[in-house]
Amino acid sequence: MKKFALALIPMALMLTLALAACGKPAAGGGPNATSTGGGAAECPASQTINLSQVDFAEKCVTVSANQVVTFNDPSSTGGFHIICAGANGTCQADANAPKELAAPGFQIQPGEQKQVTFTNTGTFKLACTVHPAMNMTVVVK
Ligand SMILES: [Cu+2]
Repeated sequence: MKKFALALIPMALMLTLALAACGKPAAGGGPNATSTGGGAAECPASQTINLSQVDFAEKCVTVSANQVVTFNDPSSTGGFHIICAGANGTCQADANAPKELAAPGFQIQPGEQKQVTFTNTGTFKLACTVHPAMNMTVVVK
């Protein structure tokens, strides 16, 4: 029995070395290499931006250029909003933002949906002039 156990030791060592070799990351990182910094991870891909009574339900979404983004104001929780490119309740001119988001923004009532197409890539901050604390980011890739 003891002999058997001793024979296992070199096998275990070899196995450990083999696993260690496999565990080394490929140079340059694979296609699944994660980016450093927490920002990107917090922006899940979504073409729907839901609104609550006083806020964006999604604080950050990622979409592809020319994808249609739907702002959804459910009748159940809905408050009315005026959404534009900007921050903290103030619209800010952004030539790359969709024209629907130019000041004074678009109004959305409970039960309504509004479709907006982001044609330009970039990071867009959205605000609501009704609710100054209502801010979100749309990342267009
Ligand atoms: Cu609002």
